[in-house]
Amino acid sequence: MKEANYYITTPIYYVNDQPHIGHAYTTLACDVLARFKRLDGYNVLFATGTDEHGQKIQKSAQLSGLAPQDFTDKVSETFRELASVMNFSYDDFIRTTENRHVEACQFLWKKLEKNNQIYLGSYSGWYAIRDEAFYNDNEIKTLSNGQKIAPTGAEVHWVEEPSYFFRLSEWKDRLLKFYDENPNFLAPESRRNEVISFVKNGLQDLSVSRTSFTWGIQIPQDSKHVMYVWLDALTNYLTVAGYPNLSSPKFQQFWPADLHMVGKDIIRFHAVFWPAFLMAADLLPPKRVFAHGWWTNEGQKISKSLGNTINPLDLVQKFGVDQVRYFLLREVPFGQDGDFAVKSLIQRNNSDLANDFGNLVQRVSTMIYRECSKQIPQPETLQDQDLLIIKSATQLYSLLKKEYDQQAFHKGLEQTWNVVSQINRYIDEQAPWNLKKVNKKRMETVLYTAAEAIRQIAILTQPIMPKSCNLILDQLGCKQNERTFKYLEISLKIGQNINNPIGIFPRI
Ligand code: ME8
Repeated sequence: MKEANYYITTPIYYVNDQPHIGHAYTTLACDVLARFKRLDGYNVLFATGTDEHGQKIQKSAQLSGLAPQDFTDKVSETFRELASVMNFSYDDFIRTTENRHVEACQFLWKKLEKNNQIYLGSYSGWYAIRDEAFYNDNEIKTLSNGQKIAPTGAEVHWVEEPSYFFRLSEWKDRLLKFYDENPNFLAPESRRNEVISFVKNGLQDLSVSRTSFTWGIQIPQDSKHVMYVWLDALTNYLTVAGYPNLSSPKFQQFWPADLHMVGKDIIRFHAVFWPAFLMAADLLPPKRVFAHGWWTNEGQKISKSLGNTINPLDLVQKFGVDQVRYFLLREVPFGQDGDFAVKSLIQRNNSDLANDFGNLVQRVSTMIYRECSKQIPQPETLQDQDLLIIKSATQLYSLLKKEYDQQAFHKGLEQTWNVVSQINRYIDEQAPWNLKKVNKKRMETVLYTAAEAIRQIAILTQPIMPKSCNLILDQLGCKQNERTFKYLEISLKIGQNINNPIGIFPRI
């Protein structure tokens, strides 16, 4: 049987800025999917990294007084630190200043030239360094102080320089056909419609090289030009898969990528330019691009200049890594914008984690520890109400698979917590603390049933809260190598010793 492979990527982040909650959010979503797929038996390649070339980075390096390479070395490290603190399980961390990437970009360039997709011309028009993007005249607004800005609010400057162009204008019909034939390529639906109408309006050839600065990848055979930073950056997804070694097992396994996760700000680059570049180089476009929404901070846009960026490292230190992970994916329907408020994080933690899940785990494991000689009890024949509880937990697997394949984390978590509530109600109704005196065998059956459902939920929720779920599984004496989805149906071992229960989700 062919092995199931799954290649998922985050955007590679600019090193002009320290990592903040927005970066953590995108990588978290990918981490959850990567972990879920691994537990489900897939061979996963999960890549993240840093985008280190271009005018914006050159400018930031100058401002910091460091040479660009030293500057990027330093800031890139802070993104690795973020990954470690947030417990991200990436397989590859790519930096665009690495040799493997320079080779991939130059190879792709030559291929595009060979396919007659690139020609030399000269560019004159607006450029926003903040967005590293070109804008048309009709997109530019002039503020009362005379400053010109792009629709994103970024300041633009007039640029005139020799430039190579990519024949993007020729790709309109093929892109539209591609979107039509691949309805799952782009989500959510509203973004898909936006992109389709943008392409329908017509595409212009795209300037893909710059001559007014040097911090970039050199164009083969023309050392005056460096590659446009977005062509360089997007190519990282190929580099990670082993490009240009097309016949390597890695490339065969992992290209095309299964999912590029991005924020809504960079959808045009991923859903228009990128598939056009790839098709123009005789490569397959990715299977899917998902553009999630934007976080604001207590109602305000998050920005360095407003000084209101949220540092995920502080949040983790204060509230705990799994608490932050859970909150970010539970609070806001994935795909929509969301507002970050510490109050909501505390509320979610106290209600969903401490009260609902934490309390359930605590009371079941404490009773087993105290009343069943610290061992998973032997149940009697399960009654319908017991079977119903176990069935609800077991059914979560296919429900979660479906929701996570649509990147609907909030729905997956909602369904999981419905089952948590169902088990809590079952415990309340069965009242094992009363059964203890009148029907010990029944008490043991109820505790067994609840513990078995908790085991399954903990296995399934590992991708969201790896540390806490593993503590729960430790507590139930579940073996390390029996925590993948394959083991969902192999129930708790009767007589297995359990550990002295500790509180896993404290109230904040
Ligand atoms: O665009 N809310 O890098 P970047 C949610 N280098 N997500 C946010 C966010 C917020 N407030 N702020 C940032 C680049 N993000 C390019 C990408 S890929 C080939 C090159 C997340 O450092 C979101 O994923 O500006 C967004 O798309 C990304 O960070 C932008 O990161």
